[in-house]
Amino acid sequence: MENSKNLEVFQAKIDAEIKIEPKDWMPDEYRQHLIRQMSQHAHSEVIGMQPEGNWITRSPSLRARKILMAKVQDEGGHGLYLYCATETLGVTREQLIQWLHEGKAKYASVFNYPSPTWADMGAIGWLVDGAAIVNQVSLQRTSYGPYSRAMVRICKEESFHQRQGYEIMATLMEGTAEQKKMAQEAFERWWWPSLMMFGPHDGDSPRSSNAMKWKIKRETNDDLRQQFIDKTIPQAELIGLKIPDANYKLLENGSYETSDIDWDEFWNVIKGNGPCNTQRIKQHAAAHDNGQWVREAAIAYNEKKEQQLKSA
Ligand code: FAQ
Repeated sequence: MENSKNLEVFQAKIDAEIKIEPKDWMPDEYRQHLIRQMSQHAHSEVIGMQPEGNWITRSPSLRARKILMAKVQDEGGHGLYLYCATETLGVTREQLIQWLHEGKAKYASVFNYPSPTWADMGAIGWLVDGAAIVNQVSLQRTSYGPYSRAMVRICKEESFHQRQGYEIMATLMEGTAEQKKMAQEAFERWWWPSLMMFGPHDGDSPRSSNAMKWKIKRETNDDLRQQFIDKTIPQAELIGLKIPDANYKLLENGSYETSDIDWDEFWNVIKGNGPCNTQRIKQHAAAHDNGQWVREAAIAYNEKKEQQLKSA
């Protein structure tokens, strides 16, 4: 009886666009759904530092290096807000990291692809951050308060990232034949993985039904993917990049029709068989182990401060 009343109040709040806050009653399924999605989102931000971190020491100018360093640091910051927001649901950071290392938690499939040239920095910023923004602008209206507020800040930073990526691509497209080729090849490497970021087609997305009912997700995978395609194709054409899809066409309604994604590739990467899955987790686990002394030092410092405050 008590539970059904709680459930009624919970759904009424969702329907009235009132945010659910950490201390509010919520059904366990809602809590678990959020823990999964938010922690996977956090892991994606942090694992996403790897393909770009790879280029910090090899950036072509001091300006480019400063910008890339700031961007990679921002992604780490996004991971931190999202881990903190997830912790408000009663799960510890240690547990979340353990699930990642054990392969129980996913992260965005796109980060399992390599970044062999400087142009990949352009393609990642423009396309991967571009896709992330489309998804995250929608998530600003998600029903869980801490997630929604984290998204507002993250989106502001992601727009800088998207622009710095597009600037790199535009600069290369004004350069030598070799630079243009480099930009085109990076575009071809990241186009399809970026479209995959939005997840399976709506009919093949088992999580969507609850996510929409609880307003965790506000738009479906396919709707968000289409928004990204419609924004990005004109940007590519403006700087002279060729869309790596022989069948794409502009429809009368201003939207683009494209070929279907290679879903076998998508599921294969998600299962751990992408080009860089093993390397990404190994590097994360090593960095985590190497950082153990920092966590211990921070805890010891806090304990000492607390003791000093108590005895003052
Ligand atoms: N990769 O039923 P659905 C960024 C999984 S942030 C891996 O449709 P849902 C910033 C899905 O988890 C990018 N797995 O699931 C940056 C589920 O498996 P599970 C991250 C995927 O949750 C830029 C199963 O497939 N953004 O890039 C993917 O309703 C540059 C069935 O799927 C977010 O995480 C995928 N692409 O929809 C950083 C946004 N797609 O968990 C550095 C928040 C699906 O049941 C550099 N998340 N799966 O075992 C979301 O919006 C949703 O979770 C979706 C998936 C749309 C990703």
